[in-house]
Amino acid sequence: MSEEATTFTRSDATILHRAGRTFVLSLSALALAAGVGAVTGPAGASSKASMVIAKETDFHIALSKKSFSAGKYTFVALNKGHVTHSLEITGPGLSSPRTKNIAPGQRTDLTVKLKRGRYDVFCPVPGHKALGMNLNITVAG
Ligand SMILES: [Cu+2]
Repeated sequence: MSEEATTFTRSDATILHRAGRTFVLSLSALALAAGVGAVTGPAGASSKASMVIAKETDFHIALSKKSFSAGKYTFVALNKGHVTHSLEITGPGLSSPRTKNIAPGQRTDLTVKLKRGRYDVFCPVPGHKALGMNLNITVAG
């Protein structure tokens, strides 16, 4: 009887000890991540993509960003419409990257490197561009 009680207490302590260890490990992992961030942050300011929300509806595209300077951007294409949409970008330095088809309510990211110049952001689903899912952005140097 008393032996069982001791065993129980011991394993309980082991769990607590393990939990403590996991916690310490998580903290050092966080510190490591923060350290890496601090190193790449200032130096890699231009290599880090800025996020742009591209809200797609039937049949319109609205961007969360109005002015662009050269750099890397991740277009987050959100389909807020009722039919399938997609997002394609054409312009200097790009070979017409596009997302896969995006079902209503879904999102897909498209990361591109924009240079100085004029770009076309549109929905490549047949007919949608002509219906109004088309806009141009000008990227400053
Ligand atoms: Cu569309």
